[in-house]
Amino acid sequence: MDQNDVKIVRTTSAFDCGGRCPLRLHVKSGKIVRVEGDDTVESEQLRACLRCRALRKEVHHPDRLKYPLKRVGPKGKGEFERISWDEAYETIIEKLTYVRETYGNSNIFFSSGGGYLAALHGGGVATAKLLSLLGGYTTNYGNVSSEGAVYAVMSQYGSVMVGNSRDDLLNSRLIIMWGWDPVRMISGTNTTNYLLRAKESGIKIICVDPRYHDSAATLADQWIPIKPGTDTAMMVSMAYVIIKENCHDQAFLDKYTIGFDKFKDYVLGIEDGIEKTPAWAEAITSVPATSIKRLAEEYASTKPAALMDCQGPARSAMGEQYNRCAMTLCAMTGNVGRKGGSAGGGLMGIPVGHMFRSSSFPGMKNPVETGGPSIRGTLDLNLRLVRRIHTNKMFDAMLKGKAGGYPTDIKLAWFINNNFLNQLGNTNKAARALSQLDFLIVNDLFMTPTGRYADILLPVTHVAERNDLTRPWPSGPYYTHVNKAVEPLGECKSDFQIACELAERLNFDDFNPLSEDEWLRTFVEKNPETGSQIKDYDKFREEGIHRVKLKEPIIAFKEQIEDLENNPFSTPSGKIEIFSQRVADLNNPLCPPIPKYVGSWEDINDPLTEKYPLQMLTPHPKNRVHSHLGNIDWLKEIEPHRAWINPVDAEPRGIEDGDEILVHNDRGKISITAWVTERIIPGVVSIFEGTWYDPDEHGICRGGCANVLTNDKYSEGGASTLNTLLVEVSKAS
Ligand SMILES: Nc1nc2c(c(=O)[nH]1)N[C@H]1C(S)=C(S)[C@@H](COP(=O)(O)OP(=O)(O)OC[C@H]3O[C@@H](n4cnc5c(=O)[nH]c(N)nc54)[C@H](O)[C@@H]3O)O[C@H]1N2
Ligand SMILES: Nc1nc2c(c(=O)[nH]1)N[C@H]1C(S)=C(S)[C@@H](COP(=O)(O)OP(=O)(O)OC[C@H]3O[C@@H](n4cnc5c(=O)[nH]c(N)nc54)[C@H](O)[C@@H]3O)O[C@H]1N2
Ligand SMILES: [Mo]
Repeated sequence: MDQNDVKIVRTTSAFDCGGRCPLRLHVKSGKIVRVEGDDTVESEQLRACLRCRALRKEVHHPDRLKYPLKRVGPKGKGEFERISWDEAYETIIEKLTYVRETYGNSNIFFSSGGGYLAALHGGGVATAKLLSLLGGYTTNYGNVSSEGAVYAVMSQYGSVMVGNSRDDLLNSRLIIMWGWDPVRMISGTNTTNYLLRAKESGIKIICVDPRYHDSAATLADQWIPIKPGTDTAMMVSMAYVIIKENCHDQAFLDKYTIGFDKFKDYVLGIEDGIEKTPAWAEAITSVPATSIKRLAEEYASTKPAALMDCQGPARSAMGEQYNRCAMTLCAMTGNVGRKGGSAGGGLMGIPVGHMFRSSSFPGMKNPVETGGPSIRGTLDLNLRLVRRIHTNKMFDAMLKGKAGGYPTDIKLAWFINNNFLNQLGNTNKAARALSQLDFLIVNDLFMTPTGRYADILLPVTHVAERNDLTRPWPSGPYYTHVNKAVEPLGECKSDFQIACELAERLNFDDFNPLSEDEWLRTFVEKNPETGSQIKDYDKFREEGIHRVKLKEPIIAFKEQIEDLENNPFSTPSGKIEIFSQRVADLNNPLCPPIPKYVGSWEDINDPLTEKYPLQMLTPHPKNRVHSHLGNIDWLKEIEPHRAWINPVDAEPRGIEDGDEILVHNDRGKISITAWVTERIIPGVVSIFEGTWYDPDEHGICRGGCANVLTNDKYSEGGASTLNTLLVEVSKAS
């Protein structure tokens, strides 16, 4: 290849993994021919992982949608015909008008997702604004990722900024990775690097997880396997050990928290007559009492120690209690607001780099919701119940409507940036719902399983075909600039552009007053945070990254701990609320005001275990971002799609490693290859979420889509319960 013809474009990804990898795309004759990562020598490198390295395979994928399409065959069959943008826009306006005039605005449902996380072109805000100008729409509440954690931190700290910057991990003396596997799910591009350095410098790392995952295998000194959904019981009994041995930091609890006494009464059994001893927890969790006692003692006596609870275990029934209990342990050991410690709470975010999103295309109030209370008090359940539909219930709502207690009868739905048929609980039900829906619009790069049910399918541009601004979540600290490397494929447009062109046709003047360049400059320069950080926008754009130099690590709640009087916590009491009166006021036994272990449906004690004796987990995949990238051959080769199953469960079922098996429950059946491995605790199977739904004529999903088996319930605090399910496994005949 003649190197002279190659142009190198510095850019970044916008994936929902939250990592933001500086990339160098080598472009020749309008094609990306090579992808390279960060080449900085002055600062720490932010090394790209397998997904970004396969980016060009997605940009130039033969299945990319190139033109607007309309459905001509039965829903779900994927039979479409090319139409013009004019026809697509006219049809959309006609259908929106029909539904508004015949039924009302609330019968229009709109939902965005995590497909593209950047400030401008993602179009979630622009499409929402368009629909608001048309009189409004119904949408969903409850972040599918982390609503359990959000509920937990809002009730206990009153803030979602609960993370320390990753460099602070090196100040720890003990790191407990609880349901956290960043080697696979990233948690910020450089997180694994810091953990490796922590390990090399002798900091002890312990993993608590039903799976001996990649992080445990590469980083941990110890793996503690635990039954899914029982973490809170283990944490409560750790609190028991710490209290009994008088190792808790009473001075810290007195000064910074309220309600510890009530929690203590529960733990010691004064409240309910059950002492939450390690033996009590062993029976529930299957973690030996001696291991629980040892971990409690180690955690309480090693200062500082970082208890890193993540969100996976909280994406379950009663999952909120796990994050609340972790935060309580952090307070009991005085690790909140301290270097090398942690505040817990699952979200791990730091307040740098979050401003792009909030400053994006200004939206407007949705008339359908006007007059309702705000959603982000999360504890304020009013709006959720009255006007919105829980994320994991949107398909149930489509089927049942008002008669089923939902706020509206959905007639038309518009999905952008998501593949929700595949990604929310109970995919077979979702397929039934979309089969009977009047009209569906989907914007995507590909004809996804959701897109197959669309009436109009709109082709969008790829991140490599745009300019935009992104930021990493949950760590950083840096900002990234997306730079266009290649021209848009076919007739693709960004979601933002689509909303703007529809607005123009509807004569919404000044819907988009600025050019792309003006928007991006405005987002950076007019924003107080980025404006003070990024002095030279052009340099930032050219380099694709602006790194923030921290003088010292960011520590969540440092100000509160150093000077509580002048910096109270954002809770009603101004303190960490181990007991929350706001939660008590909900008067809901499934939202206890102190963290508690409470059993749930489809858990180990459910009578349903007789029929479906195995618990199932659905973690996020290494080689995809959910379903996104699920069609890239290179990435499929990296890790075959398999169900993890312990030999103890495989043998009595006659299943050998590599066998084709069926995993099933009352919601559906999938076929998948078995991986018989001791890397998973007995009694549990694990299947990574996100492979594409592909039902055969018998209704068996040949794509091995995990959500065929998950349920579409939610926990009372708002968590989608995608990790709470029972299944049976049999050898395929
Ligand atoms: N069983 C189970 N299910 C889960 C989870 C789990 O743990 N277990 N996790 C859940 C979580 S945390 C999340 S966040 C959700 C994610 O669920 P979704 O938000 O549905 O995520 P993806 O499957 O990545 O789908 C994103 C889609 O956006 C498309 N896309 C990419 N760029 C663009 C663009 O610029 N415009 C448009 N219009 N589309 C674009 C991609 O092609 C892809 O089809 O999944 C949830 N589902
Ligand atoms: N490569 C890749 N990275 C991603 C994503 C992706 O799809 N692919 N998705 C991104 C998104 S949107 C999100 S929200 C985050 C999600 O990040 P997480 O929520 O942290 O990810 P999960 O994989 O669901 O779960 C993490 C771990 O929890 C464990 N776990 C599940 N249930 C239990 C339990 O009951 N107890 C215990 N102790 N452990 C349990 C699982 O075995 C897994 O190892 O990941 C992000 N990163
Ligand atoms: Mo997520």
